[in-house]
Amino acid sequence: MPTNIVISDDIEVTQMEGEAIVALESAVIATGLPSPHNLTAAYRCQAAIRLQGAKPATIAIIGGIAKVGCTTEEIDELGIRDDIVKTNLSNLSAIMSQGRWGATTVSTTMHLAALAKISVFSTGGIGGVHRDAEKSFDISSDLMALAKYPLIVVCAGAKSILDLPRTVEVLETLGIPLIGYRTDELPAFYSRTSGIKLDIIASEPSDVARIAKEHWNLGFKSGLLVVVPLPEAQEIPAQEMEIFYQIAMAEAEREKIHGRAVTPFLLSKMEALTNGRSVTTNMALLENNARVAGAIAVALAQQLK
Ligand code: PSU
Ligand code: MN
Repeated sequence: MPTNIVISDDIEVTQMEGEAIVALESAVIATGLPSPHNLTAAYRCQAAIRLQGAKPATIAIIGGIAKVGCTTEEIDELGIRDDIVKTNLSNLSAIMSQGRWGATTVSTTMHLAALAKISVFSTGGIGGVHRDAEKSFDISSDLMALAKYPLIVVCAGAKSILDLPRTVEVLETLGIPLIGYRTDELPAFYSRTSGIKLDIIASEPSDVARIAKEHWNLGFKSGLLVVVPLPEAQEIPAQEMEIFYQIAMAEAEREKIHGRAVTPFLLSKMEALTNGRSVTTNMALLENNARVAGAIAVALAQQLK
């Protein structure tokens, strides 16, 4: 392992023993949720994973060092520092070489988790094809990462700030299995439904683990995407969100927001427009995904023994 990538002792030992680990990203802590909800969510996700019998490994760039398995002190700092850079595949090397702090998105978390040989990763929603992609060419590096790294990524689908049908098409082009966890419909993050039907459905964590094992046995080096609808009680119906998306996206255009700044901008607008309800919902689905990812990691570890 290169010296600027550090795996915590705890995660290294768990790895050697073949026990379950779930990677967690840090972009959601530093750029996805407002303080102090970001830290509440971060620790709730860790607790949910532990409750399933797996170990959480939060990943971030700590002063130029890529850390797999951040300490609570490091996580606390990720929650409050204002000099943390959102880090995807295109600026990871720059941020590290400059000795800065980086919040890892799905793409960079996958890269680092794969180096640490972790097989399961839990997040909120993945990035995808933006609605105006034919003009902006804005397609998240998360999709490229899913094609490159052998991890099961658990999420609540993707937000309708994205073009969901196009996102699904790109996933298919890249050969990434898209698995509905106890659903036959792609969830749309804040909402349980999107109208997009899925044809791979898993009813148990062990079903997901079996598909992943088969995928990797076939020699594929790519990831699998597991989509989990958020708990019904927390759902915000898609029609209700649509008007807010329109407002947020128009504002992003007016303010000429580009590149890595787009998603955090839209997220904070959604928070303001929904009076914070989007944040409560986001926290609930993060915890729910972590719980499911923990169970999948345990099932996978069992099947690999
Ligand atoms: N979706 C969310 N919250 C987030 C993100 C996505 O609901 O915080 C973050 C994730 O880290 C994801 C990244 O990988 O945004 C995608 O950013 P972009 O669209 O710039 O690729
Ligand atoms: Mn983008």
